[in-house]
Amino acid sequence: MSPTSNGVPCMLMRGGTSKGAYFLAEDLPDDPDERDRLLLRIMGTPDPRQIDGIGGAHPLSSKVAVVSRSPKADADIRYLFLQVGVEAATVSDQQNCGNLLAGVGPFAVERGLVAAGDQDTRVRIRMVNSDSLATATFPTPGGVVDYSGDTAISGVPGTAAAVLLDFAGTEGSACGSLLPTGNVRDEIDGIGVTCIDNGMPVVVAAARDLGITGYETPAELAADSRLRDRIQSLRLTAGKLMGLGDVTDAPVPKTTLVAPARDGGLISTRTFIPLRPHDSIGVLGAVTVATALLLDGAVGHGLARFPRPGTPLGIEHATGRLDVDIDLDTAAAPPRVRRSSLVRTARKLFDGTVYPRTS
Ligand code: NQM
Repeated sequence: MSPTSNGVPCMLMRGGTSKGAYFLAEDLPDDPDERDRLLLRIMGTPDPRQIDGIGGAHPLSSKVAVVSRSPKADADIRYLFLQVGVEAATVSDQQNCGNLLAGVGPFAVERGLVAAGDQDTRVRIRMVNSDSLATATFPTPGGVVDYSGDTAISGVPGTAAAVLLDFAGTEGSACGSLLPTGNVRDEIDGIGVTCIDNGMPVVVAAARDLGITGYETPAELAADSRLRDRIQSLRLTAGKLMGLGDVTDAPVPKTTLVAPARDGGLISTRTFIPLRPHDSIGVLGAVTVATALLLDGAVGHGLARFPRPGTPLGIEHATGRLDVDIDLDTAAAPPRVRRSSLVRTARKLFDGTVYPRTS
């Protein structure tokens, strides 16, 4: 496909609990500044309603995936994730998105970048943001992507086909190392925190240390301006300690507040992206939090209820639970992540041409 006079080929997909616009890299300008300016106009940013664009007026639906063939043999395709601001005219490549990732393999098959298998297709995806590798496996009966299935994920109504995601090399995705401060635990503003990055830079703190139970609804959390100020203060200091610099306007680090699980999982969480409460939790955010909890001495380790070995780790959140598998070598110093995996679903919502605002 090639761009029409002023339109750009685009597929709108739900990936996990997020939604975004998927593009072939060749359909967007090569120059990153020009590309970002175009994406702002496509999404309708800056505007809290994104009324003149296809963004969904929320960070979880103001996302972009840029996909291309991999020039290297270790992957089939490359996936660049871009978080497009809603109110602010920002486009950031500072973080990954494991939710949008769920749609990337199917998109690559739909666009002919990858040949589909007869039953399932396995696509090796280079996640450009963090230079790490993900493998997505999803059904393609008869060589066609089948989005329908019986897999349910918390936060998405109904069921769809499972997309199995397997990660390697996610440690230090944005910060360069799993424990970027050099410590399993630090103290910021008088409370214990674990600053960690296994695919997503996250500050983990105990909910009770911030004066909440950790079981509040996202709306209750959003209404708590004192909590918001405390989280911003925590992440501004943590950002510097994690080597991210001034994170005032950056999407990372996220903050996850933990409390004992109430539904048979490992832990209960409330996550802020970076200040707005998440209705659930991001994919790599959950992988990172689960990794933290496995570390002796980390904040939340003592609150966690560990399941039998070989059983997925249930990360409970405001609208359900996300199960992740982590293979961690805790005998190594510092601990080394061998791999992690989880199941998502994705769905093609719309395929066509998007017409960006011209001014
Ligand atoms: O952590 C939200 C989401 C995400 C990112 C965020 C994600 C991930 O729920 O891999 O998926 O943390 O901004 O899509």
